[in-house]
Amino acid sequence: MRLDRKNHILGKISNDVFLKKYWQKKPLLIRDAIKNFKSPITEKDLFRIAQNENAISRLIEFKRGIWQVKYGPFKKSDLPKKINTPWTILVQNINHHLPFAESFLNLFKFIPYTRLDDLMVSFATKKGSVGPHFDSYDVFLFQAKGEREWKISEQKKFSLDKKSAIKIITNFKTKNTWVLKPGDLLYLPPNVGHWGVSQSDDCLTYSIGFRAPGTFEIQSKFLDFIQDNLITNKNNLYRDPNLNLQKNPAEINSNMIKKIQQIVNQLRWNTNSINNFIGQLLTEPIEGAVFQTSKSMTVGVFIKDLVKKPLKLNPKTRMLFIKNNFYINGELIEADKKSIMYLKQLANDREISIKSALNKKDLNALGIVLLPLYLSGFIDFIQ
Ligand SMILES: [Mn+2]
Repeated sequence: MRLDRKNHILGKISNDVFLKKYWQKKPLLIRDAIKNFKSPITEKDLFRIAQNENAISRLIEFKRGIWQVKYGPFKKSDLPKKINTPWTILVQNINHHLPFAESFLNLFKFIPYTRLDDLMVSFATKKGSVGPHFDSYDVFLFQAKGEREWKISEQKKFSLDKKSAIKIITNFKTKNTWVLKPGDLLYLPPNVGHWGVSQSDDCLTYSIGFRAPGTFEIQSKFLDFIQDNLITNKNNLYRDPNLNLQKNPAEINSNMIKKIQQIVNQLRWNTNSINNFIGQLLTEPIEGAVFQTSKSMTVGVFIKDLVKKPLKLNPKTRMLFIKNNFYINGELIEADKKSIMYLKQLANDREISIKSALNKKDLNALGIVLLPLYLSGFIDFIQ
């Protein structure tokens, strides 16, 4: 199964119409989003990745009337036998582990990378389900193998099961029921109740997940950013050579209040610092992301490879830009004018070939920008 980068995934709906009419607004079902789809990702891949220490996975079973959840990493023996109760295993960030999953995510590039999060894949045996629930984020649900019935609700108010370890709606009212076959795609905006139940013993569903920073998160991280970037001299202490005798020693005098107000008002930020904050915030890698660093090398040696082999971003790398400022995994990169075009291409396409007729000086400048990223494991050569 090969995917074309230019594959259109929304059937008869254009990307533009999707954004205007459906995105964050209402559900959309697309039959045969990919015709004759055969999942290159198998349940075996999932079980293998779920054993990995860095993988994020969950096993969900409905047993004796209670929804139960176990968190990975799992051993092979942790997985229930098929003939037991219906069960579901969900593994996140599959795009960090399998190149096909990464190329599948590319089909959703009509949503900016700042919002696109990961590809989660779930496997369920017949009747396997994670129950009726709603999510805070947008999601595309792509049926990759087997069949899954989806019930969708239109209700705004939900009651939740207090006994359950996972979020379960107890007053779910079905508005639509659809059975998704391989190649079918369902888009759901945040807070739409949904209930998927596997209809086969080989049900694989890909969930294209999105991210959205919270207002509190933005504000509290901005305060951290301001603190990290303070340039105030730590040895500056409060001084009061004109201290007057005061009647009430417990009273905070007006001079002190005025001076502290002035100090607080010295905290300043401008568009530039806010932009840097935004770039760093949105390129922060996921928690626990580890990058393999390389041994130091000279720019000369690096450039020899650079003109021969294409470069790609590590699947865990987040790279974005604002005008000519580039941010990669939470760091700001200083780039010279000639390198900007290449960095934009690397950020957009997540890979780049430098075979062009760059002169020696410009090639060297680009090498100086890229080498530290290579040594940090943020980018790698395609062998
Ligand atoms: Mn969901």
